[in-house]
Amino acid sequence: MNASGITLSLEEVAAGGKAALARALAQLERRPDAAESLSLLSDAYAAPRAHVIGLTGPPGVGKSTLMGALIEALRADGRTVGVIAVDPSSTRSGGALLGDRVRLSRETVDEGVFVRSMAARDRLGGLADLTIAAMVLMRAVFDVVLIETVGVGQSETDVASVADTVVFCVQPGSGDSLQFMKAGIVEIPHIALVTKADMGKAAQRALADLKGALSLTEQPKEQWKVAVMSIAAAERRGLDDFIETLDRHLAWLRETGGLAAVRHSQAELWLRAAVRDRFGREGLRKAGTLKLPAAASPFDRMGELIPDLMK
Ligand SMILES: Nc1nc2c(ncn2[C@@H]2O[C@H](COP(=O)(O)OP(=O)(O)OP(=O)(O)O)[C@@H](O)[C@H]2O)c(=O)[nH]1
Ligand SMILES: [Mg+2]
Repeated sequence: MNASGITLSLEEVAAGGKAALARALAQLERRPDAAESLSLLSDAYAAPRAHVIGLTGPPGVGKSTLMGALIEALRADGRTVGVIAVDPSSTRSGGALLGDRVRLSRETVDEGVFVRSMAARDRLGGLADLTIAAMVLMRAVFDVVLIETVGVGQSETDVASVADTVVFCVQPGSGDSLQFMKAGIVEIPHIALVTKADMGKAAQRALADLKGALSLTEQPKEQWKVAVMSIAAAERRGLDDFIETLDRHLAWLRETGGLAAVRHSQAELWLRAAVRDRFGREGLRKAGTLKLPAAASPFDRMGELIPDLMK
């Protein structure tokens, strides 16, 4: 702890395990604009470690079950995992956050898994946003960060503003999400995943429909070709393929320089949203273009902007 007695450094957070991380998050929540908070986030921003994966899709599609299976497999592989569940069903209905109790108990005893749930009002958006702060901090600490968001439409765009890899989950037998995709309402994900593959024909049809829908969209050669696959997470079937595809997407981002580029444009988005949320249109006008130099931290920039914009 520093002189003020409240702030943890990034080293302390990394060394202090889940308890330290929970304390740091509580502080970020309480004092998002404080210099110590922005400095902790800046340090974390400059030391990314995790692959950040966003799982999104309509309610009940199987995201949490998938998340539970994914955590289990990643832990078996020796990777540490941070989870952010935005408006999870558990806060709405009392349901299990990670699909079932077994995985919840793993969560409480395993130092390599940290789960944080957030209400939707902490919506993805500006830097003031706790989701972004939590992601940036967890990204510096864990090997993988998983973010679950519910919904079809806006939330996909939101999750793309925090994740390196976006996975869109599709429920067999419900044409809805396919319709959204065809209509271009859903932003094209990196992986389109049919859940509940154990549902047989309906799952096969959903897979074929997805492939059909995607074949209608332009996919330039030099870009990532959207992976379309299915999984039966409850039975752990298709899980290895899915993880292999996630890893392949990260490798592709690294090779093409896309990873730094994506994260940089996310940071610019957060900065704009933070200024807009706190200082409105007038603030945005005063702040100017809000472009960030390549290696600059949006949190440092925000720290510089706050006193200027308060005038
Ligand atoms: N048959 C089958 N059912 C599954 C599978 N995965 C999940 N389910 C069931 O689908 C329902 C919803 O699963 P969840 O994992 O909670 O879905 P979710 O997308 O997280 O739901 P929300 O958080 O409420 O949006 C539950 O009843 C699960 O048991 C699967 O692989 N096969
Ligand atoms: Mg869920």
